[in-house]
Amino acid sequence: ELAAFPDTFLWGSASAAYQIEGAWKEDGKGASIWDTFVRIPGKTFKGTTGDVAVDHYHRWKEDVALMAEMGLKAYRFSIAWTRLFPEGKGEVNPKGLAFYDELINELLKHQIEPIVTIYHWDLPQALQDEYGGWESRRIIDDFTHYAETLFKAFGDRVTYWVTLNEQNIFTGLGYRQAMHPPGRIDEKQFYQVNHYASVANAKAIASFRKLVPHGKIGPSFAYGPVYPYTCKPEDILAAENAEELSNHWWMDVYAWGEYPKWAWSYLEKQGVAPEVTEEDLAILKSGIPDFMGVNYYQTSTVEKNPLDGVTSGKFNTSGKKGTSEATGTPGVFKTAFNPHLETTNWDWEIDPVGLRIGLRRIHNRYGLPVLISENGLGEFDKVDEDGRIQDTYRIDYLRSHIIAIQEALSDGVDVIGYCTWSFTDLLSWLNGFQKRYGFVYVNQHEEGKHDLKRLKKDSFYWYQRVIQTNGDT
Ligand code: BGP
Repeated sequence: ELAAFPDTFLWGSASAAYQIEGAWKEDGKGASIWDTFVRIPGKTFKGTTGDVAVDHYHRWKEDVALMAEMGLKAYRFSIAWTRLFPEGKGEVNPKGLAFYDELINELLKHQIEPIVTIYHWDLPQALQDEYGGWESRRIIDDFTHYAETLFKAFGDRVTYWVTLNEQNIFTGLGYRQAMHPPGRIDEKQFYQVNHYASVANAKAIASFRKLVPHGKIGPSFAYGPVYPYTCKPEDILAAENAEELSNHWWMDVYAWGEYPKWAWSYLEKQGVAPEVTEEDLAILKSGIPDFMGVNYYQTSTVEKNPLDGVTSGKFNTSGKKGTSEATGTPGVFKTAFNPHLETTNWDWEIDPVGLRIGLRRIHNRYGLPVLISENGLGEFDKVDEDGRIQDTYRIDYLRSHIIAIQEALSDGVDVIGYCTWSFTDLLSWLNGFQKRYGFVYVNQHEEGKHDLKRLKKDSFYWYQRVIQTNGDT
């Protein structure tokens, strides 16, 4: 007998401002580092930008009506920092505030719980230009001020908040692989940037306690639980080290305000550990979250990596199966392809059991409730002659992950909600519009010709029923 989903379970779906809104220069919005980055030739799939995206900025009412029709209990979306503060700080732009104010009220009107992500990667370009954005300690106060503005404006109506979306991903792709803005490869910088981001995260949480005492807040971490490739002790050790360097490095800091010991001493020896002050450590301890937000897509399998072994591999951004390559840290670990798992066309491993394992690991290590803030399947969807999108593969994917959550609940893990990625189709940062995730198909394509019509996929009706029945898949 599996445990039932609690009555309060947040059946949700998610999005991010840059990926849906468009209107990149409207109503006083300033440029973000993504607005700049997508204009550098060769940086995104076929040069796709979010200038228009799925035009949610103008069609938000229609989108919320679809959420209401589905019966969605929660909707996670992010706020564009540059709509509120075109230059990242200073005077708040009333039009930016008004847009989110109306959106939140419309959601509440339909009994949809808003889950607000404060930062989903679209840093104001002005802050990048002025002091290097996340590279400077100055970001901590600017981020906190921006977050406080949101707490004061919406804290009376919004209970659930996400601080930073996937700190490990935006810093990794931004400072280690040059695939996200600002496009650097600098290991030392990577760790320093992360430290400032962690302090900013904690400082915003500490301030939230005063401004929104009844609210719930936490980061969304991109958690890929690590498996050893074989039962060779060297591979087991590689997996433990990878778990510490790739996951605990962030989650320990969020949950305990402390860096993991082995990883710290290893990075110190490499000369890349961040500079950390006593005051920073106190701030980290003062901003412990209410829940761990987890974006789960896949696990990672690793083996021992020789000293002269692989560093950074290749990502598949084309949807041609088998075009990604292993990554690793020489002398520590490298990724291996798990022969027991199927993959998507973008080489992402499909592993619902891994979700159960990951949820248990978090529960056992941190004892925090978990909000699954993202999970979903990116695929090429096709509209058939009758205008139907038969995405049974997406239904199968989501079903198996929902069952894994139910198993984790039965194991004693406190999972408070599940947000699928994504509600409507949207822009995939590096993969253009062809990699689709939504319950709602949006007619748009790379060439810039788009009527942006919304069409409900089969998965829309399926999830509607899951919500109605509180978890019958
Ligand atoms: C997460 C991001 C999302 C989203 C998702 C799917 O890392 O938080 O913004 O994009 O991944 O990734 P992709 O679009 O690369 O397939």
